[in-house]
Parts: sequence; structure tokens; C-alpha cells
Amino acid sequence: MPVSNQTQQLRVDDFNHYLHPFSDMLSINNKGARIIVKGDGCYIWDSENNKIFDAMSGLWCVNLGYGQKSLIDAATEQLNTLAFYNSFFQTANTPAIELSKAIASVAPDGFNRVFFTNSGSEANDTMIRMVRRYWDIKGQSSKKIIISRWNAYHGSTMGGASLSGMKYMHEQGDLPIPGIVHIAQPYQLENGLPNETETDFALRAANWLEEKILELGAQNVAAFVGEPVQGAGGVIIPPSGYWLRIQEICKKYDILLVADEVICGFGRLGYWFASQHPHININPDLIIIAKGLTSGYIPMGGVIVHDKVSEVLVHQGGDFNHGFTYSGHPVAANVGVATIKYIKEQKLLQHLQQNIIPYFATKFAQLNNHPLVGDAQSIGLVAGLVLYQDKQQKKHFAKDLHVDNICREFCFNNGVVMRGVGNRMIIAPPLVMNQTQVDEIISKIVLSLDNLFDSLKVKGIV
Ligand code: PXG
Repeated sequence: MPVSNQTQQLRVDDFNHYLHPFSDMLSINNKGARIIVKGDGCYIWDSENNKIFDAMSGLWCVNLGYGQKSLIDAATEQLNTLAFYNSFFQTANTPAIELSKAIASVAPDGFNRVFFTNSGSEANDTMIRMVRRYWDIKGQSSKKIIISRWNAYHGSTMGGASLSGMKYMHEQGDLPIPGIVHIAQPYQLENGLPNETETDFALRAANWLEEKILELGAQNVAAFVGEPVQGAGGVIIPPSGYWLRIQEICKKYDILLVADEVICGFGRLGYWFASQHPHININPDLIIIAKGLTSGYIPMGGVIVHDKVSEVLVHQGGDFNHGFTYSGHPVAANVGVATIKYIKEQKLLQHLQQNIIPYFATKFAQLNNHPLVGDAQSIGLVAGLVLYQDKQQKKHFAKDLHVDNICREFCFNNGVVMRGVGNRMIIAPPLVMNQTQVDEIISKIVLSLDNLFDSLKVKGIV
């Protein structure tokens, strides 16, 4: 269908001036970018006035949906009152203080202090500096190495990209930086042995951490970092028991445990933090946050620091020579305060646990009935499935067919945003959707899968 002149002009300007993140600009130019112009509740509209269900919540962040008035008011009021002031040189601002207190009120026990950043990447970079500083102060300055996992995503800065376990990121820019190493991910479909039980795999996968620590020497290891549920890697839900064993190993070797809850935090799994979810159930030492903290309305991230670490930094550390102009930005902080207030006042977590998550889980799992789909599974409101060329044999499509991109395109055209990651398709819908909207997403996904099946059949691929 021909697009409007306005869209055409925007696409030309887009290609000539705007370098997109994680994108091949030439391939965007060949097709023309989809330009999103409006959002309301769970829906977005593009410049051609197509209404689309945003089942990715922007980029795992617009948890409270678009146009949420209390968040908009919080930003507007703060812009009028005090648009900015820094938190350096013995100053502070009211919203940043209020937000850190509000976060402490919902965080697991023992988490009472927060360091603010502008993004999840900066939060992870902050974490690297903070844990190394912690061990320095404790007189154990050889403890420097951070262990992460392959196929993790922790950001795009030098530190964040190094912690991430994406080889295609490391290839650009000589990463990882020194002192960051990776172990394999707890993804049974890829790393499991034939006939291995989930429990056995959980133990074996967690023990890769112990093996790595022994190889490096515990006296050289500062921390282990992991997403409770891997997001950008394709919604990889760890096997039951994995995190418990990881925690044991960290304790045994005196290594800090960092939960990167940039995606999982602030209700995504039906709890304030994934660490509190029965399937994860850990007591980390630091929690990395961003995205849902402000529902994506204004950039903000942070590190929530357990007393075990923060008491050392505060009472023995003196200056921590680290921070950003916008650490504790008052407008972002005020939106964060409003986000937490909304979740509390609406009793959103109870509502999700009782009415939405179980319903969504059942409906999403029904996608397993589709001839192309296997391993459709969710936890909280993140979900992923595998596209199989031959479901019985668990045979994947050849990579160069880019079946995930074709599927994503059908989804877009049928009015739902779904992401492709290799052979996996994933969603993370807004926490404010209702059951009717769950049905809407699922039926649009089924239609798109049918379209995909038909198109592959015509080509003789299935
Ligand atoms: N940690 C996790 C677990 C993330 O998911 C970051 C850190 C970095 O946050 P910032 O705010 O610096 O982007 C993220 C970000 C994707 C995708 O393709 C995911 C993210 C970012 C961009 C793309 O799913 N997650």
C-alpha cells in the first residue's frame, strides 16, 4: 500500500539524519521505518494510523501503558517546580529523596539505599565500579572479576556490553573489557543433555559458576551478575533450582550476587522484584533497575544496594568517585515516585497474580497447539516460544531464512508487536492489560503464525 507523503518525508529525513540503535541503516532505508506517533493504554499508532497492540511495552518498559495521567502530571508538576538540580556538592532534591525511600519500602529486606543513573547500562557500569570499590575498602582488592553469562543482556556501554554475553556486540569494539568473564546460560533447550531432568540440568548449569570461580580463584572474583529471567536473550526462564544453587555458590566463595532486574523489576513477574518470585527466590546483594522504574516515561536507572554493601561504602568508604550529571534527576524521580504509588494504590501486583498472570499463562501455553510452535512458556508477563520447522524433531529453521523477522512483520500487520530473537518469538505486554486484551494478543499472534505457516508452505519450507 502506498504511504502518505508525510510518512515518506519522515522516512527520508530519518535515513539522512537519524542513526538508529542496533540497526542496519541500509536495510531500514530499503523498507522505510515504521514511525510511531501516538500511544494510549496498551496501544500505539503509526504514522499511517495503524493501531497496534504494544505487546512489548515499548521496549520492556511502558509497564503502566501510555497516557497514564498520574505519571504525566508528576513530570509536568516537577518541570514547573524544579526542572533540574544536581546531587553533587552536598545538595539533593526532594523527588530523588522520596524515590529512594519509596524504592526501599518495596525492595526486599535489607535494601535501603539507591544510586541513580539514567539507564540500565549506566546502572551496570555503576555496579562494576561499586563492587570493586567495596572489595577495595574491605582490603580484598584482588577481587575484581565479574562473572556473567553468554546470551545475557546488561547494556550497551563499555561495561554493559562487556557484561552482556552477545558475541556480535563483543566483536565490535574489542570487548569484553578486562576482568569480565562468561559462563554458559541455563537454557536447557540449547545446553541440556538428552534425557536430562530439569533438576539435574539446573544443578549442572549453576555449577558452571563454581567451576569458573575455582578456575579463576575466588580471591579474584568480585561478583556474579545475572538477569533472573533473561529478556533480550529470548525470554529464557531458568530451570527450577538454578538460582538457589547460584546463591549457595556465591555465599560459599564470598562473591557478591547481583540481580539485573532492569526488565524483571517493578511488577513484570507479578512481584516488586523477580528475586521475590517463588521460582527465583534469592537474596541478592545488589539489584540493577531501570525501565519499569519510570514506566519508560523518562529515562532512569539505578542500583539498589543491600545494607551489607552500602554500610561499608557509606561508613568506611569516604568519597565514591562516580556519578552522572543526571543522577537523581528530579523530573525522572518524580515519575518514579508516581509509578510506585500507582502500583501500590491500584493493588496492581495482587490483581496481576490473581486475575491476569494465570490467565495469560494458560492462553500463551495454548500456542503450543500451533504446528510451528513449541516450548511456549511464560513467567509473570514475559513469554517466549520457539518456532520449529519440524516440531516433533525439534528442528529449527535455517538462520538465513530470518523466520523470526517474517513472523514479526506478520504480527505488526495484524496489529500486535511481538519480537523475534533467532528462533524464538517473545512478548512482554503492559501490566495494565485486561483479560479481553490477553485474548486479543493471543488471537492476533495465532493469526500471524497461520500467515507465517501459509507463506512457508507456499515456498515449500514446511
Ligand atoms: N539490563 C537488562 C536486563 C536489560 O534488558 C539493560 C540492562 C540496559 O538498559 P538500558 O536502559 O541501558 O538500555 C537492559 C536493556 C532488546 C533490548 O532487544 C533490550 C534492552 C535494551 C535494548 C534492546 O530486547 N534491555
